[in-house]
Amino acid sequence: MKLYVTDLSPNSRRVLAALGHLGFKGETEIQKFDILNGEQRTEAFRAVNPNLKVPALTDGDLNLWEANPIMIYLADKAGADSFCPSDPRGRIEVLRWMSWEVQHYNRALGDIVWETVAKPAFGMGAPDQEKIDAALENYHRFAAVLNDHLAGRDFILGENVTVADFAVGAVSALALHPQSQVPLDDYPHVKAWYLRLEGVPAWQATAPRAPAEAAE
Ligand SMILES: N[C@@H](CCC(=O)N[C@@H](CS)C(=O)NCC(=O)O)C(=O)O
Repeated sequence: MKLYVTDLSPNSRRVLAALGHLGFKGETEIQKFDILNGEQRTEAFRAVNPNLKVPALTDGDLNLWEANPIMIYLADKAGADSFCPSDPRGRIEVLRWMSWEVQHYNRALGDIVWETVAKPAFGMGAPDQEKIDAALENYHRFAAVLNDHLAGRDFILGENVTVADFAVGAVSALALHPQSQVPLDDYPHVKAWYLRLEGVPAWQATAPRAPAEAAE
């Protein structure tokens, strides 16, 4: 297999972490692009992912893009049922949380941490308070849902860490950053779960080395 990633990306982190968690790291070629310099904008990579975005995975004649489906593919290939349940109830729970994080939770969180952590780290100007306030309104709405769900659970599906945790937790490193202005203390179950996730070895192994490296 060959996996295309960038250092600057929670989307790449979740897939790299899944690769490590499932034991595929040794047999997978990793190609890192410097996306800020547009290294991914080649015809060769367009044949892999016409969106010219990472992460993307090739496995034989399969070209797969979008971080969450890549994680599911890897888990199914490994037969890792506890990491990505194959029974209808477990599978639909995974898909539900993955849809929710893309559309709601991580979108709001991403907007906040982009303004407060990533933009300053990249030298891209001062945080825009209007954008932060708008994102915070959404963040509170959806963080409350996650917080209630996590009460009494170690991970999103219960006892075991799953692809749903890697998906919903993708932005954890930035949200935990002291500069992030993400009001995590209002949502103690979310904060405790983020810290629990940071203790999962394969997740820990992919922690960004600097705040800028966690930015999308
Ligand atoms: N929905 C995609 C998002 C992928 C994405 O936005 N990747 C960013 C890095 S985090 C990228 O490749 N940006 C380069 C570009 O847009 O040219 C996924 O889940 O994989």
